[in-house]
Amino acid sequence: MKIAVLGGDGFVGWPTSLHLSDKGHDVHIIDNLSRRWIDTELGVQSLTPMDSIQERTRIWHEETGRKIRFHLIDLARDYEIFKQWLVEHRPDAIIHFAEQRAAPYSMKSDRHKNYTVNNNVNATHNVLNAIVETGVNAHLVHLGTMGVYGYSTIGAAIPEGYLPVGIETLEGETVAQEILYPANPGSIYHMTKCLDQLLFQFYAKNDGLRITDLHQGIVWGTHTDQTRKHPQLINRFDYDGDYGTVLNRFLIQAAIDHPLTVHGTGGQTRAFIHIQDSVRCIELALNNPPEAGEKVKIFNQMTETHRVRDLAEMISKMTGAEVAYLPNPRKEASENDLIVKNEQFLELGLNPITLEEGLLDEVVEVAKKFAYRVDRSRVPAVSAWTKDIAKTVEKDPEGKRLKSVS
Ligand code: USQ
Repeated sequence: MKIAVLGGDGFVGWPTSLHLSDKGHDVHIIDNLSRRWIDTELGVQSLTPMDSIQERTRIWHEETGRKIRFHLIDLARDYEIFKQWLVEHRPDAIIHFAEQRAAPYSMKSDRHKNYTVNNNVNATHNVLNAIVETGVNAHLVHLGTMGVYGYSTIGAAIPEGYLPVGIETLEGETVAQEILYPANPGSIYHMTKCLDQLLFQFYAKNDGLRITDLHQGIVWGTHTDQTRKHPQLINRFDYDGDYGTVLNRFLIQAAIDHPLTVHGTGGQTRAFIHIQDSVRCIELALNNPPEAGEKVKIFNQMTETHRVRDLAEMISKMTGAEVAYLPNPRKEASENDLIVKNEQFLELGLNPITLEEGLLDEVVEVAKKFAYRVDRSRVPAVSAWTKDIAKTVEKDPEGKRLKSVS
């Protein structure tokens, strides 16, 4: 297949591009390199040293003989250029990762809120609009999030995207309907992914586009089979308070002797998936597209759930790291249960990698190797969800607030 990977320079986009290229697909990365610019804006860098996209693809070619082409396009702005690109290349599939993906970054200021909404919603709409306009018959696979469902305890399993409901008619009869599971975003970033769902629903219905939406949990780990092939193919790895995600952050914190930064009681339960499974799921989704005219196909792309404090305690036991319970900068339920259905990927043959020490050790090893690159002052999460929360969460770049509160 000829595959366009939008956002192919990012944390999941890069290993996905390598995986698909390895499988013999003709991979084209389209990216505006915004993630690299955000590193510059925030004054942080990936824990792992990352080469330019051109250099990465050159090394890939040297190692494997396979070519990945790179095209510098800003999907949120360069609509006409993207349309031209589609006409010229006519991909069989488009994988859409090209969105600002960090919840804390999206909540930093009004400017960051605007940027995240403008970038994410425009990019998604431009892609859909351009597919229709050019008549390219490409299957669109989008990287969505488990966060569209929200995190309230309801005592029921979260289905894969759709909820059967009964609606009472004026005559008092009950009619069966299937609706998108009620959207309940917890940040501006998650809100954009909820908006994406409506765009997909409309374009699948109105234009018969073939769309798959992957509701992914929190990704952990760093290596895949392909990123291991050469030191310069290494994946990016974020540890800072905005882009670092919880499990990877704890592993890095343990490696640099930093207390593990649990927000609140750590009673938040979340869905997780290893990066290697993430790229496998994307391949499975590519190989199983919906038919034109079918509703959007939604998968829950996660393999297990964990409570944040259990992860912290586990890593503490494994490494001896101290656990710090901190004021939570986010507005979120302090405790929640989470049961998620994920049968579709299992039925398609996914054999999940689950949390086990070997793999955790691997991440700690990577963290130790590059610990000299860590700026400890960037570890605390200081982006507060509301102005009131900001007052209670002291903004302290030197990490003075990193005192255990329980
Ligand atoms: N948390 C801590 N300590 C930390 C960092 C986070 O306790 O140092 C807590 C947060 O308060 C939250 C949970 O851990 O309750 C998860 O936070 P996260 O930063 O790991 O994940 P999140 O902000 O939800 O976003 C990440 C990705 C996003 C993806 C999402 C999947 O950045 O792109 O969509 O995970 S999900 O969480 O399932 O919505």
